[in-house]
Parts: sequence; structure tokens; C-alpha cells
Amino acid sequence: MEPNLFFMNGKAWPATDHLMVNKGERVKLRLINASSMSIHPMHLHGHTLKVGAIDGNRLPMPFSRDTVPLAPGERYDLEFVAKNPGRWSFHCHELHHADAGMGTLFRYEGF
Ligand SMILES: [Cu+2]
Repeated sequence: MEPNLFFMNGKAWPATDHLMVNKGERVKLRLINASSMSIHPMHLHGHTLKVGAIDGNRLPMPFSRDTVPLAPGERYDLEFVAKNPGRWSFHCHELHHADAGMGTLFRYEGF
């Protein structure tokens, strides 16, 4: 049995797929770290993530990050504006997690 399972939109890798976005779209993400031990520094290329809530609590002053350090039990509500057409990697910066499937591509239509 695999000790690590990574789900995106209810599917575990390798059944996960790219996430399609359209230019100008506001993309919202909810990340949940259900593990008991691992921190997952989630990183998106080509865009900046805005952190709007942590653990279900809206932040009075949302802040921006390229990488969000998701600790065990934490939940982050993030968003970004799709304004950089292309194919952009979204992955855990613990690269052995990314190699095990903890990542995907945000893909604009036509790329
Ligand atoms: Cu990770």
C-alpha cells in the first residue's frame, strides 16, 4: 500500500488531469493537507496566488505568495487571475512528492 495519496478534484494520481483555465478567469483553489506529518509547499508557476482564507477563516488582509506552505491539517483558500496564457506547473516543492504525482498543469485553452 502506498503511504502517500494525492488527490486533485477527487482523483488520485495518475488519474488526475490538467486543469483548464480561460484567460481572464478568476481561478479559486481550496487546498487541504490531510496528512499527519508532511508539509506541502505548493507552488504555481507563472502566476501569483492570493491567500484569502486559512482553515476556513477569511483573512482581514489577504496576502500574495508564489508558494504556500501547507502544514498538516491546514486548509488554504487561494485564487489567481489567469492572465498569463500557456501551460503552468502547479506542484509540491518537496520534489519527491511532485514526482509521486502531487502536481498538475494549469493549461489555457489552445496550449
Ligand atoms: Cu508535498
